[in-house]
Amino acid sequence: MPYEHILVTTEGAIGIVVLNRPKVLNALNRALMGELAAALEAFDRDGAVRCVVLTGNDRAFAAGADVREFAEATSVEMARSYRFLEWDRIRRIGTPIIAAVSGYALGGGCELAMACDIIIASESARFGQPEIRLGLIPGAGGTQRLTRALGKSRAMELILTGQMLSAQEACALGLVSRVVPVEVVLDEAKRLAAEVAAQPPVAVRMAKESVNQAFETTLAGGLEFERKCFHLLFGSEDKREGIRAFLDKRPPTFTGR
Ligand code: CO8
Repeated sequence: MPYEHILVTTEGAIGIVVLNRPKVLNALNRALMGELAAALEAFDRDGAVRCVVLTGNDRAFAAGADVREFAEATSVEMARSYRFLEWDRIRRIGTPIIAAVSGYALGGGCELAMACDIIIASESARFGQPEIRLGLIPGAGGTQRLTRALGKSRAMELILTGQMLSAQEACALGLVSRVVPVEVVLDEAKRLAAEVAAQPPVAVRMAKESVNQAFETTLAGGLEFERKCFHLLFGSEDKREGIRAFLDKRPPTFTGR
């Protein structure tokens, strides 16, 4: 499918999506979000793609929702436009998604990075939820995901002031996994994606789902969910192969069955 606002490629088992509206710092307009959801769903259905990398450019991962689309919108128009449908579709993707973030990840851009499973930041990355300065609040999960990631006090500080976090601060606070130089951030994300892609895919998807349950449910409910997934994996060929290969002292060959 031809896309206008994103670039989509594959490298082996890795799907790569580049947000591509550089003139407006990759502002996330509705059309881009539709393309992004469609591209991620296509990767998710493609058994050959085992991990996805989502990135922007050196200046911006994404500077937020496209505020031009908000300028004249009323509450009713916003509610009736179901603008979060694409975000909900992205939340349901089972394939792990790694965000490689350089430059601005603000507002919806920060929320999009947080909707991914792992964030690798470059030294130039800046994270923030500046919506308050527009008379708004985060709308695509920022008040929830940032608070879970940073704790109440720090999240509140950022959301109430619109201040940004540097990459190093974001790393110290656990929002991102690691910080690397700008010129290697995409390679680092691809290297990590290749490592994830080499693992047995059914177990990878269940691990992702299970970790995400930690944000959705009680500890007892999450433990129950984890246990069900754990038991289910005993029916997979990859589990048999993984353990047999370990005992035979040879590398495993996973088939995704
Ligand atoms: N939307 C539209 N255009 C944008 C956006 C944006 N979010 N951010 C930057 N641009 C445009 C600028 O208008 C400018 O365009 P032009 O050259 O035509 O004037 C171009 O990108 C370059 O930007 P600047 O000249 O401002 O670049 P600076 O380096 O001076 O500043 C900043 C960079 C600090 C990132 C600045 O651009 C900025 O503050 N941007 C807005 C950040 C922001 O407020 N983001 C939050 C938006 S609201 C939101 O995300 C709500 C999410 C809700 C979820 C979505 C549900 C639908």
